[in-house]
Amino acid sequence: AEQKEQEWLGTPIKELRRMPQCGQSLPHLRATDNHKVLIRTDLLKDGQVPHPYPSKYRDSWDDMTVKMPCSEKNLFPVENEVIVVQSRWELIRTALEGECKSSLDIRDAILSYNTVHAKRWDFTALNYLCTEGMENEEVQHLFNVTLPKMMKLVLNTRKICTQPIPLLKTRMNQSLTMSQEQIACLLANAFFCTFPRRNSRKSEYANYPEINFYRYCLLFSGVALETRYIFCRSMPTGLVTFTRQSLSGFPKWESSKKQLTRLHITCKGTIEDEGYGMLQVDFANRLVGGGVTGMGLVQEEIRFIVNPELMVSRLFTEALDHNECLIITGTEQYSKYSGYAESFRWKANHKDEIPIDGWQRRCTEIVAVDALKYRNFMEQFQPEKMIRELNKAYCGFMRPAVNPENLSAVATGNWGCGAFGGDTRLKALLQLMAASEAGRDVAYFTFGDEELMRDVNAMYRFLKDKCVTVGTLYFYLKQYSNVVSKHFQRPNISLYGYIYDKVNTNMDPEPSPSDSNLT
Ligand code: AR6
Repeated sequence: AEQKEQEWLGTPIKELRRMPQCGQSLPHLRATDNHKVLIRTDLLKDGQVPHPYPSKYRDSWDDMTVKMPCSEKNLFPVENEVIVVQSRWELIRTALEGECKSSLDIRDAILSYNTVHAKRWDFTALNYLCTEGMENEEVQHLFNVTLPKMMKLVLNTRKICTQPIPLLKTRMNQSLTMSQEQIACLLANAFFCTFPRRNSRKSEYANYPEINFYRYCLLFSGVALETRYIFCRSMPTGLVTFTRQSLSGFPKWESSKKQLTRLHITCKGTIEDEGYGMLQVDFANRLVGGGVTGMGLVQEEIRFIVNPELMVSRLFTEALDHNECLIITGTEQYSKYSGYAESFRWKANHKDEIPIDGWQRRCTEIVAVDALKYRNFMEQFQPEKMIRELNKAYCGFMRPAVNPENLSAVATGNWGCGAFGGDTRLKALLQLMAASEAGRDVAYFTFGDEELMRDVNAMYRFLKDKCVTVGTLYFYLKQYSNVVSKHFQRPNISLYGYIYDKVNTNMDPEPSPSDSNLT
């Protein structure tokens, strides 16, 4: 009877490492060539809104930095008899200095500096939300308190975001640290759709996610509007770091001698709640945030909505390549939710109690890694696809400059196995292998799937008992791939069935038997 009640298996979760306890003490925060810091580090003080650095707005308009709405180069042509150019920032200021008393005012403001989109952008959902979709009290608060704050933040962009924001482009290993106030300012700009060149993906930003929220107008539930909770409190005083990690070397999976690290696996709980203090995996799109400003509402989009500071990464993060990930440290959770996908509901405000690190960041580290999307089930067993996923996960988990002793466990789950159609049993092994190679334990959340919990745990126990290394396991995966490669549909031999069979018949795949004798 007890067996039936089993909610978790493997190593007890309290034995896995979490931040801040497991971390090394941070060096003094300072800007370097590959770490831009947008605030005064010398004036950083606990509980105070950080000072922007430099103190005076520095303009830039090039292909290495974000084109800002408040730039003097943000011009647009006004066609009368002759073509003259006009400052778009002036128009934005005029629009947002006015009053916003209804959703129609929001629309008029936004369209006053986005005139060419007037026909295409649909504000029906926003109108509905502000008339019937919300309680009267909520609407009052939105128009009397929240929106005026957001408009003020936009008007103060030149005072708050004084330093050009570097684009985190492909092949760059670059970090960017900014204050929550700066992020709030940028998100207020996104809400009012002020970012230039960002209203069509055909432009120079074709390889970047959407940042302007013009699609929130289309969304019936108005979900993107939930980001407003970031503006509802007094200004938060922390910092957030965004790091693009682009690895040039990867393990030789075939010859890896690494033993599997520890596994905690559970069908209860979520990455974000029970995985606090661990490296939390974002089941990402190569354009980070996926459909968050549009229609999507699964793991990644939900995370971006409840931790809205994640959203600003869409402003400067170019599409992730196969060898890349984005690491975000310090975002705050503002909302509680219930449900998932169609049943997702915003539930309540959330007070984030996660401790703060030496750089005034919440000890919440999230890594965006994008799995491959599979249309055909068998495709994922091709060796080059497995290698791709191993390398991607490894990139997400591996920290070249940190001793593994100081790294937290990885909190993950069915990565790539929902919208992207992957196989949970294969992906669980691939993630375990990548984590083992990076020297980190794994907390795996099966999201309610008890059978998966038992299957993966049994396979894991079996592999540990037989001292199967990462390299040997990779060898079996490749053999399986070979056996099933003729199939277009699911083969009648399962991956785990095959592995049990092969390891038991003791076909030693490696010429040297020495490491399989280890105990
Ligand atoms: N904690 C643990 N597991 C979860 C959680 C959670 N909070 N939420 C969902 N799961 P999916 P993908 C499980 O489909 O396949 C987005 O649009 C649940 O079993 O979000 O990698 C991105 O932007 C779910 O079925 O990830 C990409 O475009 C499974 O994780 C695309 O979806 C997979 O969640 C990525 O799709």
